[in-house]
Amino acid sequence: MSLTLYAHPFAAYCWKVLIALYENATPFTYRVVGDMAELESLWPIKKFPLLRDGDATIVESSVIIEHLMLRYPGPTRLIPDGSEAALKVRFMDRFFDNYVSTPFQKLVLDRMRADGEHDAKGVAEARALLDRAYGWLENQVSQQAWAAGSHFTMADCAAAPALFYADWVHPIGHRFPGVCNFRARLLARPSIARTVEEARPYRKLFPLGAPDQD
Ligand SMILES: N[C@@H](CCC(=O)N[C@@H](CS)C(=O)NCC(=O)O)C(=O)O
Repeated sequence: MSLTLYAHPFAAYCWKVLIALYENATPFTYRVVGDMAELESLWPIKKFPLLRDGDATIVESSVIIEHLMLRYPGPTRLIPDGSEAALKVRFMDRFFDNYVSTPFQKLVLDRMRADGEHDAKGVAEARALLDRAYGWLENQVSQQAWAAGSHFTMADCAAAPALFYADWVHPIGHRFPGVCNFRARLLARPSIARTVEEARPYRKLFPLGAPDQD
């Protein structure tokens, strides 16, 4: 096995893959993204995480996790056997990426725009989407331990960074106690606690200012 992960410790989508690697103690070389030219030579879209497995390049966090499960499975089965259960995991993974991570990133990226370039309507829509996502999730995670049921899966790898950062920019507060408790369960998981700790030195980079929590 010769795995190299191009990632950054503070980047939400990189957390998804790091958590998957740590869950199964999968050995890999960590290349912290700094030189965008090298990344661009491998993937012109210039997004990370990016995994090199020997000569193969694999991109998109969910696809990287699927690749790891196919080639290097471990004790934590992040994609369950059985198509119905796997579909639920993939659905919840999409839910967290599309309806929690995308709107929280909209809030962060808008803060980084210059004066006169802010998108007030887009920001309001992102906040409304986060409220709808929290509201829908409340019922789901109040009845089960993990995002897709009773086992920790890829959906939880997606949920952890999504809810970690979303709460920073659009607090879950006391409105959604089930979501708050789920977020706390995620942060207590050793693979996730390790990922949070590795990112701690970079908190000063957070454009909206990291809150005094977590
Ligand atoms: N859909 C992609 C999203 C990747 C993504 O947006 N990565 C961010 C870091 S979390 C990134 O590459 N940002 C750099 C940029 O957009 O220039 C995935 O799941 O891997």
